[in-house]
Amino acid sequence: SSAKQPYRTGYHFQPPKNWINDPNGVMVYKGVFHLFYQYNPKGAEWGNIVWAHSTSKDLVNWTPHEPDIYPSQPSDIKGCWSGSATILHGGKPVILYTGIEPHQREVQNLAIPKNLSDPYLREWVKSDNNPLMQPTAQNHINATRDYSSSTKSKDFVNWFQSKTPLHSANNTGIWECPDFYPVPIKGESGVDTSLHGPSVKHVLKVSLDDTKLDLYTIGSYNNVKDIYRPDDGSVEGDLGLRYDNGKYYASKNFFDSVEKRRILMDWNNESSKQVDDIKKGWSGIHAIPRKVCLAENGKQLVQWPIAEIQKLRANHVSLANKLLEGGSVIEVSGVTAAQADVEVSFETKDFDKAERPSRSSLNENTDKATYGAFLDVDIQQQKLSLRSLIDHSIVESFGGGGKVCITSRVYPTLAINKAAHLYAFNNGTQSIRLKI
Ligand code: DQQ
Repeated sequence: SSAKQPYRTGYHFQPPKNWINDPNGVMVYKGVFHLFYQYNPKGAEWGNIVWAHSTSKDLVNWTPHEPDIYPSQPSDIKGCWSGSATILHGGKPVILYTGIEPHQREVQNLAIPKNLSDPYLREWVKSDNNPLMQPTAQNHINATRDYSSSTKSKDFVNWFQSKTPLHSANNTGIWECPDFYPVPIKGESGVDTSLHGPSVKHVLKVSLDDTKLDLYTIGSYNNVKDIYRPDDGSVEGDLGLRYDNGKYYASKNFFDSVEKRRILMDWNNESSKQVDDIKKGWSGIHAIPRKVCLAENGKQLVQWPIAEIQKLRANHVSLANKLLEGGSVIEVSGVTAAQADVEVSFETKDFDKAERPSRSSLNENTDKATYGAFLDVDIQQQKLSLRSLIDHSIVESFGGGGKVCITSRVYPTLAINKAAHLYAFNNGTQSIRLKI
């Protein structure tokens, strides 16, 4: 990233310019990963939404293609909003997406690949039957979007509405971008999205438009009766579990049938003002894809950056076993701190005198919210571990091996590129030992 663009990321997903938001239709087809995403071809603010398209062999390096699904018929002329891709039995991918009609009604449309032998799926054909689904109540016409599909319809064209919702909660506003998927009770692998039965639990995730939070419950799904029952907790208010305690929204996941893992992608909005986004010519990035699985206690998910990201590591520096005395600061030199993958674990007997850092930017226009999370560790038995992916304007942190995640956008005004330094510091009075 150049001196003029200090906030462009080095290894995160972002197009050369303009606005992006939700990841859509993520899938692997013939060994190629596909990422579609909400994109404004005309500017750095939300609007004129199309499905742009990129492909990758490793989920890190992406090749852009022409936008694939853009307004072209009455059922989507005001925008092609979020939806999802499903691989049907037999391996054929289909896309369901939200179309905005001339009077802003939200309807659901189907698109299928023109040429199944093209692993890059560069051309999509919209169904003659569009729209396949429409709002069923007048007060839902602007709130019937982001269909998430698995293989429940027999032909994917004819759908009927279930009598009861899969899950509901009062006073939570619109639920955007729902996701519903199985996670094995044992182990870290993922399973096909249509799998159900005693070996899996099901996860229902919703993106709360009001608070911009991605919340999930874990529960049991009865495929015959089509009933989902959350184990405990609910998506109401603050009680739901969060994928991430920082900025992380409109996520979408898919089953990687090649590596047998479930992968989670999202959209990280800017924390800057819109005028600043327009000045820099772009807005929005996507976090590093995460592998998701059920924690050993079955009560929450665990997320970890995909293994492929480790191939980007270059200069390895280590402070193994250093004692960080109270009040001391150690510089970690030999790395470009503007882009780093930091793994650290701390050994201490108690955290009674711990302090919360708060500094971030001298720019008064940016949202400098401090994020925090609770992590359940027995510090007498275990070390406190943290991994952070730093990339110019984003820091993604994973505590306790991925039990808590905090993603934050940062806009340093001084610590830019080479001027960014990495330190281990201890503002407390007690010593801490650095492990790794
Ligand atoms: N963004 C899309 C909608 C979705 C929202 C429009 C979530 O489909 O509800 O760009 O960020």
